Amino acid sequence: MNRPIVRLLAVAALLAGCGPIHSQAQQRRPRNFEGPPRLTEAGRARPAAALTGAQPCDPGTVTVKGNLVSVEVHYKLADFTMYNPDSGVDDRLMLRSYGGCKSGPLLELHPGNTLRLHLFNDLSADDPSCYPNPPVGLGLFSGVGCFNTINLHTHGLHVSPAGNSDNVLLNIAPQTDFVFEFNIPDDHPSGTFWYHAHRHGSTAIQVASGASGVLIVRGDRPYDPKNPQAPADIDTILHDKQSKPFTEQTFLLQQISYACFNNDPTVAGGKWQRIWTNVGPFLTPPEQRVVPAIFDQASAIYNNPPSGPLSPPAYSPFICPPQVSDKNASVGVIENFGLQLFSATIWDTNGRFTSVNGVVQPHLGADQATAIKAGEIQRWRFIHAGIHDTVNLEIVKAPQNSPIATAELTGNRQAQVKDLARFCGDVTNPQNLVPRLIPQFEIATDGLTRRTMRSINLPGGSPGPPQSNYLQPGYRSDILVVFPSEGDYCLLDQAAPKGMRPINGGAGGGQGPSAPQLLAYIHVQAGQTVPKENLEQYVRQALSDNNPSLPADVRAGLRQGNLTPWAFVPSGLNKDASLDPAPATNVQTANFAITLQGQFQINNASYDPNVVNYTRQVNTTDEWLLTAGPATPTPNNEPHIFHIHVNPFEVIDITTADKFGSQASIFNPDGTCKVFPDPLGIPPDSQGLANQYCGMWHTFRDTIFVENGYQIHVRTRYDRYIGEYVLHCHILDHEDAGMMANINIVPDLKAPGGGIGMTGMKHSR
Ligand SMILES: [Cu+2]
Repeated sequence: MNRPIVRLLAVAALLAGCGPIHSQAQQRRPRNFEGPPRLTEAGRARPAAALTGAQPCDPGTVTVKGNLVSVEVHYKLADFTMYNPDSGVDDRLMLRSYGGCKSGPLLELHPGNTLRLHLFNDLSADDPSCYPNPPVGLGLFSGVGCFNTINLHTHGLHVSPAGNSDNVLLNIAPQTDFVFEFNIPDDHPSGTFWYHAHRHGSTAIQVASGASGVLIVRGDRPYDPKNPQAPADIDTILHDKQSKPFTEQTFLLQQISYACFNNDPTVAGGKWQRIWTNVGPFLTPPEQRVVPAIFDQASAIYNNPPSGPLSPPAYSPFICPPQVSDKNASVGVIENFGLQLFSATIWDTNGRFTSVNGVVQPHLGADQATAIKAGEIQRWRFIHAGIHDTVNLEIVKAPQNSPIATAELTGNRQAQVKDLARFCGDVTNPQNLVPRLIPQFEIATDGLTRRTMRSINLPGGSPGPPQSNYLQPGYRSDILVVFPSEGDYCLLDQAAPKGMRPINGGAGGGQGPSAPQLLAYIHVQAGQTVPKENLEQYVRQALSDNNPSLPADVRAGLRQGNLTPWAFVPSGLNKDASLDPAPATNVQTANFAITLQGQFQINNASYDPNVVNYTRQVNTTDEWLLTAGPATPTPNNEPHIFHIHVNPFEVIDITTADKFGSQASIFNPDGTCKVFPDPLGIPPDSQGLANQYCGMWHTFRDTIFVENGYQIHVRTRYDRYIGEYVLHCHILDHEDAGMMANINIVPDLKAPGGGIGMTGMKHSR
């Protein structure tokens, strides 16, 4: 914080009645790690009412009959609490959510299943954000609104985009219900997927409220040496010597950006105009607001913002004042798009904490249900279900004398840094953490099994901090993890240095938050001690030893980290990348840019639901060239995140300009990342921005970060399904603001109408 803000804190304390800033670790409050909420078998007793809040978390019901999995979920206003380390209390929230839970129910499916999902939209039909002339106080951007209207996207599933399947062009109005039916083909890969609300205009508000859940496809297809190209599930080899599956943990990482508002009923313009921050209640931008007299002081701050590149409330943590200091204070909500979501830096500065399955800073290994032993291999599934910021995952061993076992981190993220260093080690200097960094052995990216197990524990290819597990919104990463010894560990969202946060000279974007954050505590019990440097070989050897029935050459491959027998490839491709067919010749482009006028565009156009931006033919393959930012950079330059529905893509290459202005690959010919500065002077990556692409060479994904100044070359096959679907930026407020495009897959590009319908057939009178 710079000095003017500190000066204004006195005003803040006066207005907010807030206490002193916490900076001392306090007695630990137990918050055990919990997995995602589970569906109840239909007909069984439902969960009892929660102790706090008006409604219980009731994730919904499931009925399984053969291949048909029927699920009922209610989308409703949820009344629950979430621990806030900044104030040290549980904040009461009122958010749109699945089943009144902090995250949606876990959906577990198998290839060949039909998921029949009956979604009830129980939200109020009186939705001011959906009025023809919505209140200006809501901070709605063009195209944004109808926060009570939903649909549902199965992110990463290879299913039909049409009809009542994965069709995000549907609008499920409040007080109605709809039955989705997803037919998961029997050759579908097993893996980690997720689902979330995706109705254009309300996607960001709803996902930021926690409207997301985990979807796991489990598979039991063993590798068949006689048919090596048939789909095989890595699930079949992830077990101990007695064939007991490795213990599994799922981490749905959410960025729930709630805030409390002053809703003075006498003020024109309706609710949700005045957001409480630690420097007072800020208002919807001046040209759109009505200034109440009691907020003159806050208005003065607004009109004379502290120096610096950011304007309020983009630099001010949100607070929830005690009701006694503001009788019109609301509980925590997400209702104002402009104030709560629409800033490149707002997640970093709003003071909220990334939660794990709805719990802030949970304690994994605290109870028998989540116990971990040293030397035990576990499978962890990470899902980035946030809407904004990179999560830069690191696992580090806590120092011997760490107070982690008894004490609690309090204060906002900035205030926690000092205590975090006592808990977890020298977090402000990631190089110093290297000796205690626990490697993550990545077996799947975006749910799809990799051809090789990737060890994430090495210094990156570029200058800068060691390589981390960089997760962008929408990404998944499945890892095998094994703890070398008994003790305490920290799951960190490591900070990124300024150069890796390129927006506004270090304020946002890029590869991590500005301050490190503790995501979870981990306690590991005594077991088999394994020297850290031996962990990789230990895991590889265990996979080989625990699967004695596999052919000798396949087991030898496992000892080298070779996962090719279980690797995902789309139909028509070989699991062995060296046998891939020649590159496709058709190149589609998608350039993500924010104009100087603040329009959010792909290829110079904001989303128009009535326009088909790409028409392609089913069962053909294209290359795509993805870029971010206009040819001439503007102050609005931001990186973006490409996501396309229905079919994953293969990362072919990532290039950037060399000193001669030509595009040069960041990869060596063997797929490893170049170490910069390259002796030939290419490419000049002094900031380490290329680090997050290390390990992506020829992987299959459905979501990828598009950094300014880089060209992302991917290849995709429009396999099996026809119909219209979307590609978009997975910074979801960008998507709502227009950074989305329609793609229509047709049977035959050369036929009339693409082969859909027969021209002249339809008449109406
Ligand atoms: Cu974007």
